[in-house]
Amino acid sequence: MPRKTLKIKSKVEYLSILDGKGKVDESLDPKLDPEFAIYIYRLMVVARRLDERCINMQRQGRIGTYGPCRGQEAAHCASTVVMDADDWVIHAFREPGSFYHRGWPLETVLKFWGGYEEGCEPPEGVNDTPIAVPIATQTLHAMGIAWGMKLRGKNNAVLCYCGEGGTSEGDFHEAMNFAGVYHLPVVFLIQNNQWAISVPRDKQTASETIAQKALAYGFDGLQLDGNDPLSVYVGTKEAVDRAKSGGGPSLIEAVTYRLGVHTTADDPTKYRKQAEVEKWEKLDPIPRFEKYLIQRGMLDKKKVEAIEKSVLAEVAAAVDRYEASRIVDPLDCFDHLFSEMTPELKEQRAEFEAALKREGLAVDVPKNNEREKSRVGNNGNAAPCRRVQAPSTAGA
Ligand SMILES: Cc1ncc(C[n+]2csc(CCOP(=O)(O)OP(=O)(O)O)c2C)c(N)n1
Ligand SMILES: [Mg+2]
Repeated sequence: MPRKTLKIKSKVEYLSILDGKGKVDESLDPKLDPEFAIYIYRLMVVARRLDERCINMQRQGRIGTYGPCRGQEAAHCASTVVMDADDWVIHAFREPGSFYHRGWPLETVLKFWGGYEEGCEPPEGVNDTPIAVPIATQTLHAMGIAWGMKLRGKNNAVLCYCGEGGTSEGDFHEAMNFAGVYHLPVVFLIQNNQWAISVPRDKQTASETIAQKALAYGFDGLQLDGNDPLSVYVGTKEAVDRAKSGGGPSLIEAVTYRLGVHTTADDPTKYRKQAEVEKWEKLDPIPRFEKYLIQRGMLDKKKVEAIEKSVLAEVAAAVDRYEASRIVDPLDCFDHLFSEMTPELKEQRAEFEAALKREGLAVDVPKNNEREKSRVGNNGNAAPCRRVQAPSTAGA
């Protein structure tokens, strides 16, 4: 009868370990094994350098529209490393470091942004879904895969990336609802980068946090500093371990910032202030983690230079392999819509073919070229996969 505040079992927490000024909360520091800590650092550098290269390539017309992750490297690199090879990672579209870590050849990522369907093909044995541009649709796939795992009695988990804008989509709520009701082993990691194209976070939802949305679905939410790899690692690891031991789903809000353009088709100066960007530049996850690793004696200037050199070489080699497989027949665009071409399409194809010949633009795609080879045998021309499993960690 009385009027009172209800006690709700689920909770929302906040986590920050390495703050923006480089101060560490020693009681929360996972004390990562140095090799593993440097691995995460290098992964973030891979994401950053690939990102920069992709923007340049888009400007040169060598790939299509590209969605950069600059500023968000910690949120995806320090979380994907928690997953085992037989877990599943469900991607959105700003996680190049995760693709790399899970064993996708970098040129496959380039192929996606270059408009090739092969860019959606995971390497053999990699339990990932490709880039998902339709916002939040992947949350349902994540929930469904987790449901399948549970029905099969597997002790695995699913990690699903999504943007904060995606949490306004019906798909996200349906996925959260099913995950809660069926107590599924799935962790939704929301990269709250403050913007959904030109829509700011405060116009996206009246919720004080994204993390608290978990409460409505009967599980816990965690808001963490998404620019701190230590917080991201610890928060994700706890949630994934809990999911694997029957503790059900979690929602993580990684608070971060998109330092760059939404995509190369965007001009953020039209809707946000430079001062805001500068404020977040100071919280950039890469220099922050670099400083921490140097202070702890795990990294020095020479090692940083060596990492930079090897990453740039790896990205350059991937670009070369991508370019070698780039020969494409413009007529291909007619091939992938229907299993059988409609009469109208056949007519258009013939018309386009004649126009290409007339303009001297017809492409003679050599048989057995790199692109053809890459269609067969799952990226058969690709670099060998990297380790997909995180090395063991001390104290975490
Ligand atoms: C279903 C759907 N609606 C609209 C779009 C167009 N669109 C592309 S990105 C984007 C904003 C997404 O914002 P957020 O979820 O915060 O992710 P972010 O781009 O910030 O990583 C929109 C609306 C889309 N791709 N899919
Ligand atoms: Mg966003």
